[in-house]
Amino acid sequence: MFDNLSDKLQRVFKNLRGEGKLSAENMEAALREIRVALLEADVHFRVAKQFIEAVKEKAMGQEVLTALSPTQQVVKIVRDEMIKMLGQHQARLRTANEPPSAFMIVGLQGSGKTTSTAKLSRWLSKNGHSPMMVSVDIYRPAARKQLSVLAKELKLPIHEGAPDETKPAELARSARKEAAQTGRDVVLVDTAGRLHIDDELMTELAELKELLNPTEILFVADAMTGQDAVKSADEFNKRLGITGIILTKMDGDARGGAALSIRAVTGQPLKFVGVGEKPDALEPFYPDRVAQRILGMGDVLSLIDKVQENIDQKDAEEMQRKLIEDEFTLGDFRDQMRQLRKLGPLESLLGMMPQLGPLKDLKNMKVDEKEITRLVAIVDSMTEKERANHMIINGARRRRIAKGSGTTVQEVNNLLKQYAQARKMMKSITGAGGFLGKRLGKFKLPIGLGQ
Ligand SMILES: Nc1nc2c(ncn2[C@@H]2O[C@H](COP(=O)(O)OP(=O)(O)O)[C@@H](O)[C@H]2O)c(=O)[nH]1
Ligand SMILES: [Mg+2]
Repeated sequence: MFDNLSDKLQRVFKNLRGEGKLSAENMEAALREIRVALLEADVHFRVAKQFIEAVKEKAMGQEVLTALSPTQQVVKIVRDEMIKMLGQHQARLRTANEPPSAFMIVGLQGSGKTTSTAKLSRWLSKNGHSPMMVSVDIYRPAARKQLSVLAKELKLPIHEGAPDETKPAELARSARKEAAQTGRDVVLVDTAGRLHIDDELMTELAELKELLNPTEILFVADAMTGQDAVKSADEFNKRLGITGIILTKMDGDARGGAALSIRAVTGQPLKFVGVGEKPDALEPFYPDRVAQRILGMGDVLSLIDKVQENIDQKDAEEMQRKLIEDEFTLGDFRDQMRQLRKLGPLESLLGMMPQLGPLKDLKNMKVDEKEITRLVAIVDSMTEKERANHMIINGARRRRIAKGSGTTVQEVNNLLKQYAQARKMMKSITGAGGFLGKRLGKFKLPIGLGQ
């Protein structure tokens, strides 16, 4: 469903990367393109505007994680803001302290209430609950039958109601009674819908709410109807009060605007999404996973998370200062190797970086875990003086170091060569005009928006 948006956003990031360095101009251009992409995906204009403003503000003010490139920073900010827009955390269902809890399933006609009631009932029974369903859609005989058929198919309990129970309130009341008697902990009430919101329906739903005191009033919205779904969710919320949203038909070719804006507009969380007609096609809604899917940059994003988890910001800054001022010693080289080890196999890490730039030389170093361990051992066998000044490491010292670390002189020589190479390479990328060098200074994103 988010394919189009996803393609467009990825193109924006690719173009940014292609620019080499970020400037106020290309950042502004990227933000404009992101905004257009959101609007084309049918995101509510106000939500799109807020989103862009938030990204802009973060990009201007945020301190740089030195291990990420400026473009990766931007991807990270967009990802974080998108998760926020989608609701940040997975919103769980609430149940009452005293069972049975009541969940009202509400929404317009054809949005998927009956289907979702059955799906949710199935989901609940698979997740430690014992639900009971009831349909109070008395206006269309086929509607109640539809839920009965689904219940039989799924072998899930349903309150059919006595022939003389003809009013929604009566049916709901007796369903709750039966649930209590049979030890069911949730009563799912499938309500009637209308083509449009009308006062009569709202009055009926308000009465049911009063009677049932539900812990959940879930508004079922059809994703295919885009901003109309958002609008009716908002109106239901204002008039009845809802506790969450089930967005159905996410498997269709809707552009995704409803999913992206419904939380921001209504203030109510998306709790589940319907992804097909089958009873198992219902999934809890995870903002982070959805954002990840939309941005489609799984590898870059997991790199970002890894870097954030493992790299100490202060250490990284200190290391860069040393590199610039040519104080990068063998001891520092060892520490850097250790940090790389924390990030996992170097090759897989490098593989995650879509564009290595000057760091691609590192790939030829073919440093694997074992090798890092050996390198660290060699440096550990050096004296403080040797680590501070590699120039004094002559033949006799090399032999001693090899012996001390259980390696060969050849290996010690190799390490010294690699260290020299790393120094040279680091210098070329951190020196004036180098890609890291430009990012030192104030540790601000060097995109200079409004600066
Ligand atoms: N593809 C797809 N169809 C759905 C989904 N949820 C509901 N439907 C279909 O939407 C139609 C209306 O659903 P129904 O539950 O009867 O809507 P209600 O009037 O709100 O009770 C039915 O044909 C369902 O099969 C979904 O997540 N994906
Ligand atoms: Mg129905």
